[in-house]
Amino acid sequence: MWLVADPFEFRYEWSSTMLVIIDMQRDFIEPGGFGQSLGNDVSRLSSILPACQRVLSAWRERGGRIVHTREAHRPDLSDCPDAKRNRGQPALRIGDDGPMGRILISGQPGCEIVPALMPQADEWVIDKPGKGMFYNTGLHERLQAAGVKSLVFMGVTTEVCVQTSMREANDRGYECLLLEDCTESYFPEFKQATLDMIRAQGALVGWTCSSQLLLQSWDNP
Ligand code: C5J
Repeated sequence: MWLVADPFEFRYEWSSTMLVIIDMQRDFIEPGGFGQSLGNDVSRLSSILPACQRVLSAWRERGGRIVHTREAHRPDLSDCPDAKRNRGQPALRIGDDGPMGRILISGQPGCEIVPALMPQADEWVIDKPGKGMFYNTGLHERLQAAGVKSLVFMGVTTEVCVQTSMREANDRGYECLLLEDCTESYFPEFKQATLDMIRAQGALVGWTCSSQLLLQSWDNP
């Protein structure tokens, strides 16, 4: 299959492609979570939910494979370095009690994926202690065993966990496509810069396109 993308046509085989949804967690997207504790306007992030839902349900209907990631730490914080926990001056630090339970701790309500994109039983859910989805997760081995070669990305935030995961994936040999209207940042200029960086110099990190172009591509030979 192929689709019109930036900086040029993106080719992929449906059978070796997986949809990756990065960190669409309540802690980043809903008021009262980690994102807001850092002083961000979280409504920017929730604005992509309808487009993400459209792609997710179309992907499911077509029988595609899906992996959801969560930025999540163990309750004893043994996988959260002090350098990460103590950085900056957030109102709430990772592991602190917030309105949705302990911030970014596995099993806490705020750490869950938002209801609109709730994973189904046959979909993978990867808890990652870092920004990138390959650090300390075993995901590369699982993708290799499943014969995956191409990854279609959605999620938040564009310049942090999405970009880091795409760069890690690119280094491991995956073809990566980011859906422009299914990713968002607390900072619009960072989103734009990330899209530009990804597709610069002949798709240095990967490709970008709108979700509409992806869905239309399913009619291409
Ligand atoms: C951040 C993320 N921004 N999922 N995490 O800290 O991008």
